[in-house]
Parts: sequence; C-alpha cells; structure tokens
Amino acid sequence: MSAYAILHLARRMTLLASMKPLYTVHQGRRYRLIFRNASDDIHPLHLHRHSFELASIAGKPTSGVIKDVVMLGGFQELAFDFVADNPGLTLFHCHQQLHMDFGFMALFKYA
Ligand SMILES: [Cu+2]
Repeated sequence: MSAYAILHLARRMTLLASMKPLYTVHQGRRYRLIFRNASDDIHPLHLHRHSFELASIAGKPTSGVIKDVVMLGGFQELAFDFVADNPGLTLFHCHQQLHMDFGFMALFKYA
C-alpha cells in the first residue's frame, strides 16, 4: 500500500469515526428511500448490513429484486425499501469515492 493510500485510508477512517447518525430507524419497520438524481453522474448506492428491495427504477415499478447496491443513473429516479432488521450503526453511501469525499453518505442508527 502506498503512502498516499495509507493517508487516504486514515483520513476516511477519521471521517467515519466522527460521523453522527443522520437518521433513526426502528427495528422491524420497513422504510422507503426515494432518490432523484439531478445530475448526469452515476451513483452506485450502497446500504451496509442490510438488503433492500428495489421498488422502482427509471419510472418502472419493480418487485422481488433484492440487492445491497443499485446504480442510480444520470437524471434517473429510483426507490427502494428495506426492513430495519439488523441493529447497529449502518452506513449508506454512494460507492464513488469522490462522491463520498464530498459527503454523499449518511449513518443510520437504531432507536
Ligand atoms: Cu455518487
């Protein structure tokens, strides 16, 4: 691992350690997250420690599609549902490192 990579990793770990939960979920409840991408960037959305069911993508309803990462295309909309069934801090984020560096991430906590 290069010195740059080590510094970058240390910076990310410091950032994650300093994050405060943005959303509170209740164990056993089902939540819908709805996204509208107002840019032409692609966002690989990832929810840690949980799977989610894709509810719609690009205006098309879906069911039975279980994932933990989904690509939100440029100027696209999507929605997914997840059940809060794994207590603990849970990170949601875009998988593009630059987008994370600009803050495209949120921490969920259980009540
Ligand atoms: Cu992104």
